[in-house]
Amino acid sequence: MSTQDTLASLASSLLDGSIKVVDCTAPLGPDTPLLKLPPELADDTPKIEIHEISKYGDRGPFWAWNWLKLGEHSGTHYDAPHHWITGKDFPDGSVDTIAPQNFVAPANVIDCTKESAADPDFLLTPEHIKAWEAEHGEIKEGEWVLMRTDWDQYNTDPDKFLNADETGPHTPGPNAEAIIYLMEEKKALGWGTQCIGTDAGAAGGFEIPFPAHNLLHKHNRYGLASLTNLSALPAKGAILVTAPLKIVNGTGSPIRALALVPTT
Ligand code: 23J
Ligand code: MN
Repeated sequence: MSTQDTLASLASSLLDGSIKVVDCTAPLGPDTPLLKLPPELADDTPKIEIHEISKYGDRGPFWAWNWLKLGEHSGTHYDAPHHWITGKDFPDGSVDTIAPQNFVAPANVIDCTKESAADPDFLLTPEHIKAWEAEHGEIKEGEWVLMRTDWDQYNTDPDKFLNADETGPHTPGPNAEAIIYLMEEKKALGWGTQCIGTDAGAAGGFEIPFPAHNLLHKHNRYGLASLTNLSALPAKGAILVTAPLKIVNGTGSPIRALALVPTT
């Protein structure tokens, strides 16, 4: 099939619904859960604010519009290499300089729902990933790897979403070796999760602090956080559209994450 035929086939499949568009995005507003870091370590991202400029009234008769106060790393969002010190020198490492070809890519969805429900500190390892590949097929260069935990079910309850106690947050994520495997051996495009960040809740205390951030961005690769609806995606076969806003020198951006999913 020619590439023109491929696109024509995609067009008709989108129109007849045999490829559906799944929204993998959480609502973005004042109630969106945000990352909390220990105050001695860092400032936090501010609460999201949506302010009315005008609404069909005296200040503009025919239109409504708002202005936002919004951290780059809020809600369902994209982490660019410049987010981390290990990726700071890549000339194409901010959201406005990343090649757009990277914003549309196949997704591998690793189901970790049982493990994460049994242990909120669950860490995905290279052994888990290799067992998943043996069952579903290899992860290929340039593809996303997404950790499905169904953590989006807690999105409306920030306490449950962050799951913190006196020892800190407890949410699942990858161990350092898993990210090393995905970057060095698989040459993956990046790593995405349904939790507040690409790293596990406890990752600030790991041997390499925040290994997903450290290692993804060191390889000029990308992260996705607070993804939703991964339960509607196949293990393989979906195409993920994840375009960050073109914020000048931006280290990340909220996205509307969309998955193209075959229904037949
Ligand atoms: C800064 C420091 C630690 C983390 C994060 C940001 C994120 O999760 C993020 O949004 O990139 S863990
Ligand atoms: Mn982020």
